[in-house]
Amino acid sequence: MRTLHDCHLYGIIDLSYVEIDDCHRIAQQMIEGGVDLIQLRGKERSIDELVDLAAELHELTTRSSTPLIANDYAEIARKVPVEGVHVGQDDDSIEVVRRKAGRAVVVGKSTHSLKQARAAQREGADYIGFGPIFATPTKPDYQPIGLKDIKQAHLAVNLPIFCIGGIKIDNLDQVIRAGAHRVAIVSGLLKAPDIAGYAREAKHLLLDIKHQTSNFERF
Ligand code: TZP
Repeated sequence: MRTLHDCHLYGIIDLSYVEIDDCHRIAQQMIEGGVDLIQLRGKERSIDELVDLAAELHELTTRSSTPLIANDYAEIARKVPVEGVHVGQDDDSIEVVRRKAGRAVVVGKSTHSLKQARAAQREGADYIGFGPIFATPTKPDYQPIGLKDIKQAHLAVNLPIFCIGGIKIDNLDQVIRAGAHRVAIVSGLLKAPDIAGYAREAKHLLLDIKHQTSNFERF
């Protein structure tokens, strides 16, 4: 399985944008385009529905060693061999997630400030989401934090950091120049007419910076 260190482009399949029946094709396209890890996010769905879909997607993701992360519910990881669980600030603590999962899983945490980023590291997160960088309809109630803290976050936290929120091909260069090495994209990917092509372009920009940045290995 691909390690987090080798993951730069995080694709999130959010069921508020796509139909359940389309998820297999979308995951396939993401993988084809070079998405390194995939999250299944379904805020309005039942755990049972998500378990079934995660099981179907995992058969696909595992073939390309792409970790599959379940959003919000450790219960999914108990029933399906997904590689990880992602939680927000108001969800279960990381300790509870690990206990509920009942086995070794990657645990990611959403953070919205430098303070929360540091706290997530202390709490034992394996990676963090950091944002929303820009305003986004995917998380409409959150104030964007902008680009200014991205570099500082990488100095403050020694974990993979996925910048997230309103990131598209058109502003990705700006996000990378502000210090990001990894990004998570939801609507940009899901609304793209060619998901694989979109992912390929994003990945190219992310890897390009990897080669240019001499201290990249720290991340
Ligand atoms: N966490 C912070 S912003 C966000 C999440 C889940 C949504 C990002 O979605 P998009 O469509 O890529 O802006």
